[in-house]
Amino acid sequence: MENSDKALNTGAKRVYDVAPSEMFAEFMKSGWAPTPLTGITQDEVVSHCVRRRAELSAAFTGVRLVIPSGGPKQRSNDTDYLYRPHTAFAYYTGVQGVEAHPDSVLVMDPADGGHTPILFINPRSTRDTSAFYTDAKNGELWVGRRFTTDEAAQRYGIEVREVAELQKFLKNKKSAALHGFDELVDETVKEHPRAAELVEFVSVARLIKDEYEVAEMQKAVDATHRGFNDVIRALPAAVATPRGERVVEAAFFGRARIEGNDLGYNTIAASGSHACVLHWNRNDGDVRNGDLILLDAGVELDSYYTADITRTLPISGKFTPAQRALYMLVYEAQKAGIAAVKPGEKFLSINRASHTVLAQGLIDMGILTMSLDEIMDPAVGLHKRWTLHGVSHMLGMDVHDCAHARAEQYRDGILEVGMCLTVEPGLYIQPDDELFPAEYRGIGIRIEDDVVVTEDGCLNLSEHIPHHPDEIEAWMASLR
Ligand SMILES: [Mn+2]
Repeated sequence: MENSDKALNTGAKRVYDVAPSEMFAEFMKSGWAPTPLTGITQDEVVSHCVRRRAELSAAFTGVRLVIPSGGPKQRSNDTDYLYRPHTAFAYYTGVQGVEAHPDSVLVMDPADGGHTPILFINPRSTRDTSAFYTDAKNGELWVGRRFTTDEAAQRYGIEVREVAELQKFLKNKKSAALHGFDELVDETVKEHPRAAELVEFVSVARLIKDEYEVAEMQKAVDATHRGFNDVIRALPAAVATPRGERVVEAAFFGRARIEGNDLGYNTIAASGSHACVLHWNRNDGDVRNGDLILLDAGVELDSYYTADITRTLPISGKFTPAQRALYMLVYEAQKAGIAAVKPGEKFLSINRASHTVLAQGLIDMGILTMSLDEIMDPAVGLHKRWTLHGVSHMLGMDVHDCAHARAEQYRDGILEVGMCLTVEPGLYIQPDDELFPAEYRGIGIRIEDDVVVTEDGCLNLSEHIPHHPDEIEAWMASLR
């Protein structure tokens, strides 16, 4: 369906697109009961947003900051993808889940001693306008009731204005903005030299998670655990159904939508040798007893904190000896990686600890014949043939969180208390890899947990999701 205003503008002619007659327009104005929203409360996150904005303000004294939520992403014609706001916008406003709408913008306007935050939104289209029935993007009869500016101000604890005022507000003023997410902002803002710095700052701001954030991460991990339980229960159906990987994907997606906002990223449901394709999200393969299935999936909560968990499960419920042998090598590599997570340690030490175990295992199996020191020389690194990816990344409101931090703060940086990251070594033996005995070919294994750096090491948020082969077999048996 097209809305009538758009139809008028484009001259599109469809029987259901006729412009409203004057009589109809008048008719639509009357006969509506008032529907005030009462009991609007503030989510816990709002108090954290006050502190987050104070930190942002202190770093950009006198600079107008523009943080858009981003526009809709078109799928085809007039259908869009499910909306998800820019992470920085959510982080600084507290707008969450279904309350997020396209084209909202947070402006931090310089004021005495700091900034005044102003949230610009497409508010409720009230019954005294025609928008409530003509505007298919924001109208209440098309997309549901939204907050009025007053209601949003109560909900988020800041000044709220209509986004229709934004262009005039920003015109001819220099502002540091996050660019590439909102056409109006990109067209209107007069570029400020500190815009690039803003991109980095809002990413780095999330490197250290506070107690609230760690609690959200735990909730995301716990919901993901339940999603993995759902997948195990669905495995018999996956085996019985062509393209059974889709049964697995769908089982997890159900949990993500029921308990959370969405998936934190596209699920990898990789059965058999598909596990050797690192970003296998075609998920169109059959699921066969006797194979392993690698499931890499995470629930994103309404607060947008996401888990990122991988387990590799025997579809029949029991590992074969070859599967178990390779699995145990990855298991030990992961234990070594987790043991390396502590404050003051280098971020890259996690990678090195896991890879050292994997390389030694490959030597012990007779696959690699050089010494461990030779293999681990960055100029050599032959073990990477079977483990191409890094072992760790930051995790939070984005699955690859803090991606705009500088190398010295992240990749080449030092671990600090409150950092939240994954530990996820893997071993992938391609089906045509003649360097491995035949019984190992086509096996791909990854074990991924989400940990938080603590004073004396780390807390594994996903410790309760079984890791050891014996625990996995017991877990699967308990759900059958
Ligand atoms: Mn990951």
